[in-house]
Amino acid sequence: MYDFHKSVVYQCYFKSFYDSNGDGVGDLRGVTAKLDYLQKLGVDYIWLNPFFPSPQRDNGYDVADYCAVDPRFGTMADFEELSREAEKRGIRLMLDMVFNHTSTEHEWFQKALAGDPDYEDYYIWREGGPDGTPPNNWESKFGGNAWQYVPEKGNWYLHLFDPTQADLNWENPRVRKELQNVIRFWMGKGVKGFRFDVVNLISKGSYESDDQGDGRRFYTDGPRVHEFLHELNEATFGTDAEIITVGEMSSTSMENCYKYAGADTGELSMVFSFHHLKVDFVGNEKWVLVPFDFQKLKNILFSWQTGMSDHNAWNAVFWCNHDQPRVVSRFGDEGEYWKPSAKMLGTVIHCLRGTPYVYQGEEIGMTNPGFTSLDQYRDVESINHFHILRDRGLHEDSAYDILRVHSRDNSRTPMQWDASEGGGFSEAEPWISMNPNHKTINAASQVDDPDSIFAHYRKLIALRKQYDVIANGDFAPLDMAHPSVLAYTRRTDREDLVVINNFYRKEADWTCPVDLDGFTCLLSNYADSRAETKLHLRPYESLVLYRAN
Ligand code: TEU
Repeated sequence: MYDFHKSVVYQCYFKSFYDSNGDGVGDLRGVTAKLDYLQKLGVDYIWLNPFFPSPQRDNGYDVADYCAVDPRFGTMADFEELSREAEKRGIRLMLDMVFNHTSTEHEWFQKALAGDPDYEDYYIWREGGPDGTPPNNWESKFGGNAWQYVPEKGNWYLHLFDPTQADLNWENPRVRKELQNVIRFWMGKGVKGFRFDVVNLISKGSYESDDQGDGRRFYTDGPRVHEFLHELNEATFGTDAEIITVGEMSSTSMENCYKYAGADTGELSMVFSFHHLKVDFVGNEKWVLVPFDFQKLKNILFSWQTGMSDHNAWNAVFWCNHDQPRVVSRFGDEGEYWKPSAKMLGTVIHCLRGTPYVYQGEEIGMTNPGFTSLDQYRDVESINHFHILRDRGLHEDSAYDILRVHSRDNSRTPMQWDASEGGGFSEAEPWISMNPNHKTINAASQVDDPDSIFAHYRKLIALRKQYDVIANGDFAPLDMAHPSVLAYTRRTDREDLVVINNFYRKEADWTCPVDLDGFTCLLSNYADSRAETKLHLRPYESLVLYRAN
């Protein structure tokens, strides 16, 4: 079996990674061109965001054909070349399967629209109210009601995301067979990893109006979701022990994740959950400005560590992806302590029990771009919510302040390769603006600097391979109640690890509850950190202490 406990996945939002053909948009050959960089970093997998033909209403999460390459991003031959070149460097590919919905431009939806009886039942159609109201009050994740009326059919279809992303009807066995064929197609091309987009939303329960919320309780972790995943596993990737899978679980519960990602449950290898990233929300509302709640962050992160471990289930561990703001802007410091805080945040994640995911640019400490006008934004969710906030009466400046903190576009600006005019991303005007700080924050200045954030991530990735305790040790929290220190232990019969992080710029005196006799410092973000029980932690100081028993 492939040892995904020791692996690290690099997420390549290739549209913003490297533009090989000078059209301002990153592409598959652009990923191939940068494989040496990724090999140097030491990652095992590259998760590629969707590159399938798509109208790009939601940057490829609106798929019009699951078994082809969008010509904007390359050809099937380019994909095969990328796959071969990656393999030469010991790197495998993980593809993004968007199976909750298709684009309305997908052939299946077009046939359903045309009234083809074989395809109508591929999607979820319901009648509305007599007064022209939608079938229920569920809200789309991108704002507004989740149903779209089609006058020619006199009927509504469900879209939990954009109206051009129609939800598939997984109750229909033919739909499930089609999706199995998609996995088999890519397995046939040697693909060894799959990420399943919002896969805990595929089984809808009852279509009632929700008098308590936006409807998510009726379709999240729905009644047949485990059965569906089990079936997909058995019919496809479960036949190849080399394949790893990760499910993106929206608003999920830990109890369900024990099954989704259990070692013996026959569903997926691991899960992304997001509760630890809602600590700067108010409830489920992300379009607000509140400071992050550190205690909550620790509680959630640590309870998932222990809960999943107690149930022999596996986490994907991460701060960043293409839907999240940059972590150094969010929980670290963009100014004086940019470097130590970025390193500290990397350490927190990479020493946890779970498979770490690095999102492109995180390894060089990229920050939010600070966009100031709506025409700089590309993301449908951000643009919709700007208007929703304005309609609620919020002043324009306040709406921008919120977008600057929470927009998904914060992570989608082009990769900062060097200090040149275009940042080394493209010769042309990029599809989304480059962060002007690429003059100082860029890969070229970091790859050969032993003190850089890049070098720190490289060490973290290497340590996971070198020390079994990092990949497989038991987890236990330390000093849960401390207001600024995030610390934990990892343990096997033969090794001990203590990970200590000052999460703030304020210095902190801290006494380690573990006897540190015999420990050495494996990694730190200050040159002179030592394994001492009584610590005076400097701004964002982070230490990884180790002892072989
Ligand atoms: O994301 C799912 C998802 O839940 C987020 O889009 C979430 O709704 C948003 O960040 C909340 O503010 C996945 C993909 O990662 C995302 O890019 C897609 O837009 C979405 O699914 C639809 O396919």
